[in-house]
Amino acid sequence: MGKKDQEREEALFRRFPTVKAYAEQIRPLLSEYRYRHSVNVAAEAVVLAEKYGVDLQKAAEAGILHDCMKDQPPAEQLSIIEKAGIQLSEVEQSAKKLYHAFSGMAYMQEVLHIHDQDILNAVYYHTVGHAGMSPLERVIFIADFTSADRNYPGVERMREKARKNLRSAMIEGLSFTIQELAEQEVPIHPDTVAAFNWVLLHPEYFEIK
Ligand code: DGI
Ligand code: FE
Ligand code: FE
Repeated sequence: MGKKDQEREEALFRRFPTVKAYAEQIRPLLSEYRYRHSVNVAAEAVVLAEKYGVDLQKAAEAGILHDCMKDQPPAEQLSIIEKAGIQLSEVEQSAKKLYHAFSGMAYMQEVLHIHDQDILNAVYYHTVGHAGMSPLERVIFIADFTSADRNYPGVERMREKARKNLRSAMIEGLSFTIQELAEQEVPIHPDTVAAFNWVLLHPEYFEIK
């Protein structure tokens, strides 16, 4: 872990003690890489939340928890999804990479006793998105693309864009995801397409209050 990572984590935990408590609870579930990513997403979510008028603590909590089930075996994830009474669609069943968003939400509800619907939704929808995403959901969706650990070509430009114009970052992120999936010939979740169309068709939802 680099010095920057450590400073980021300490600053985050000092500012949001509940985030530190959640981080300690989920750390045993996560690889070192995924833990670091989660801290970074929480930190980036706070930056975006400040910019876009979203509750900072909710952003930090959803950020630290968004991938909490990601490193668990798919069978384990399916079992918690089932126990929570969540029915998966055909596309959702077909893509194991989607399970962690649903199982993560279920874990937060059942094990961590989090009942804030906006926080739960921010995790549930962080991978696929949906039409009409709340400001908190948007912040988590984009912080996942622009956290400090991301290093894809163009990430710096995307990070700047996210901090300037969340809608245009959402268009780029959703467009990237849809193109990537089509390229790999894997099914695209209908909510992802609906999210893309909604962002394009409804700029009025993105006007800064
Ligand atoms: O968990 P992270 O890696 O931080 O990021 P994520 O939750 O956005 O997961 C991205 C993975 O999920 C990526 O490998 C592609 C996959 N994915 C995202 N949207 C869809 C999808 N897979 C399918 N089949 N359909 C989707 O709509
Ligand atoms: Fe994820
Ligand atoms: Fe993530």
